[in-house]
Amino acid sequence: MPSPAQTEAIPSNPVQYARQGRVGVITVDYPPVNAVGHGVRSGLVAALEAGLADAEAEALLLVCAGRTFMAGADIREFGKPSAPPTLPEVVARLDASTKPVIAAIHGTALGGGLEVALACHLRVALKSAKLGLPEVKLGLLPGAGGTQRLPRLVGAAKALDMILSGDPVGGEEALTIGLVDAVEDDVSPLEAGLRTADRLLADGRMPEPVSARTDRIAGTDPALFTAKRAELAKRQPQLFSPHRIVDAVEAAVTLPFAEGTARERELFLACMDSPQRAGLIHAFFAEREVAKVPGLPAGTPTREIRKVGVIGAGTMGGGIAMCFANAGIPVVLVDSAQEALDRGTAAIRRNYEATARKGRLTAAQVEERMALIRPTLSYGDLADADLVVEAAFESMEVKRTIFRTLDDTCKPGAILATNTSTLDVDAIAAATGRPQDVLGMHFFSPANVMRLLEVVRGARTSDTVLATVMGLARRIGKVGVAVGVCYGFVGNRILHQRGRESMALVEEGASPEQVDRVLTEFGFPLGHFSMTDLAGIDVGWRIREERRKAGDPEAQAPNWLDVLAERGRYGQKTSAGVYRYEPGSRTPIPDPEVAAVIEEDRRNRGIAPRAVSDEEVRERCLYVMVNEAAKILEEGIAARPVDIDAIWLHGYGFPSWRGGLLFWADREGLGKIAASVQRYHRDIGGPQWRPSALLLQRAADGQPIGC
Ligand code: T1G
Repeated sequence: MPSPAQTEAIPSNPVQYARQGRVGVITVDYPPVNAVGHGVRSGLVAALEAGLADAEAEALLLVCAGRTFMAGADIREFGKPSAPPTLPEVVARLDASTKPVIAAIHGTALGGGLEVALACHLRVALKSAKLGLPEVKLGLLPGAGGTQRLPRLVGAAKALDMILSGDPVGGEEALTIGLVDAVEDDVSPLEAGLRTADRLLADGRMPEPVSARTDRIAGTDPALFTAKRAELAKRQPQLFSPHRIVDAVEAAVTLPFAEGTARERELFLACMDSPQRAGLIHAFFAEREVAKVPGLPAGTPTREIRKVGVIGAGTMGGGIAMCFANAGIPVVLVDSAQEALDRGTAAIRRNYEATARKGRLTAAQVEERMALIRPTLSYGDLADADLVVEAAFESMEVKRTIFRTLDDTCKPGAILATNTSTLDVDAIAAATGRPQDVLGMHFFSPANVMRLLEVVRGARTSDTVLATVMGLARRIGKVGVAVGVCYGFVGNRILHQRGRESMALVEEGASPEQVDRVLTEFGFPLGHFSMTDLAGIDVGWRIREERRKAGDPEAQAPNWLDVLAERGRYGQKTSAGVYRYEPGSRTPIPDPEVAAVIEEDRRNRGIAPRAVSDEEVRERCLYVMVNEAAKILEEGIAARPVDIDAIWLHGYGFPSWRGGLLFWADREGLGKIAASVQRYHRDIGGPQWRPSALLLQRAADGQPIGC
């Protein structure tokens, strides 16, 4: 048994040194994720010095307290002057250590945290650990030796895959590829580290530093980098850091370690200066910030959700049921017709089996999840549900009828949620005797894939119900964003304005493919019309028909999209919509029949088509979104700019390297946007171009509108 620890505490420091027998143990304790901030960097240097000075310490062991090994540099320090020692300096000290240093890894060893482990002489990981270099997701590259050491352990090809994807590997895979030297299970990281140290001391040899190893990089084919560059040029032409990553790993293979490290530093600093880094880090924190709802006290009591009901076995209802089953929550799936239930459960099974074919689920897991979803025709099976999500036809009459039935059927305290994408949640709540238990849970299609969940707070929704559903969002892997009640809430209300401008631009002379090209060049994964084809033209067509029937003054007259829908051209689901699609393909192909429908529509409207510039398309589609977002903030429908950013990042594919709609607007220039909005209001008119007072005020004051 090791002798009693002799603690040489390093005062007010998140890093402690204590010897256990012949091993000097360095422990990092900096909750919540042991981020390698200045205090940790200084502490690591001091603890290393203590260990090197400790004559009785023959080997050093680096472990972390809490739930994880170091999860990376402290992102909150980015953009600020970096106080010494820098992480590369810390890593260099470890590399040069005259005593062997072992890293014992648990939890998520990511980014700079893994780079610290890579500079150690040996690494042992728990089987459950995850090890990765996700810097690319922040617009960066590993800047503390990761691009130089990882190839020396796993080879350049595997290193490129890991660093370009940013995805972690598990403990066992890490052992297989050579990233770690041992894997332990069911022990503490300290115990795993001490076992490795015992083996090392018994062996008696000093391991070679990773920086000196060449066996895994010798003979790397230069064509690897040429191929990677060609792939990136095709797949991610707009992203800055991936191309620099290829340069850095290539340097690891072609230059001596010191020169390669210098090259990495140059490339890292270039990425750090890139606006894409600022955007991606804003997006990273936005996803976490929105979970904290202003005005909702931390610690608000929540209700336990053990069983969920879903009303409607259609595309949305099936996807929603999968969200809960994926989180291990039993689901009762209700529909009014057995045929609809059978169709819905068959679609769910098809989705799971497709995931299993990609290796992301086992056959057993498919059956486990299917078993969690119980189809039924009877509302009575919802009597003990803790939450029911209604995903029925988008009709106020249908929804109010369902909620009256739910109010009669469900137990007191059950939460009743509607998945409506546009209708008034308060009007739905008023159909029940429990409006305090009613809110909107607006999922985005496909519900089992899209991460965004708009949590629509009704006028009488209680804090407890809101807090419960916000916590449930995280539990089912969604980015929950609290929003208020209005037509389209936040995401679709902004999308509606972009859609209106896209339609107007086409009526005036642009083509659908021109509008879509401008939007995809901006960074959206799909243009407005290819997205319409994916979601289904019939969805919008039916909503517009509903608004026209209801005599809504804002309802639009039938347009060329309605003509396509009336011809049965619903989009991808019918292999023809705004574009045509070859069987089995999702590639949009312009269709002369659609061009003819658009020309006919222009003639009917008395519009002589004109050439529309890409710049006008870009301004009108994006600035109308910013203007609408500013109105949403004015009205309090979204509490903060970051909520709107997160909604468009996670619900509509706003390019994350631009940070978010309002984060981008500040960098585009509010003055320019405000002036254009006023010009379009003068030249085009319409409520969408009525300038937001908040936008004008911030522009006039030279103040940002994002956060
Ligand atoms: N720095 C600062 N804070 C961080 C952080 C980090 N690296 N990672 C997480 N947090 C905060 C987070 O904001 C939240 O704070 C709390 O910790 C819990 O996080 C030189 C330059 C580790 C997998 O990219 O992926 O190293 O909201 O809610 O879901 O090459 O956090 O509670 O106040 O996400 O359990 C590389 C990013 C940095 C890892 C845990 N590292 N973090 O997930 O908890 S760049 C990363 C994550 C770098 C070097 C380069 C996840 C997690 P709050 P959480 P989680």
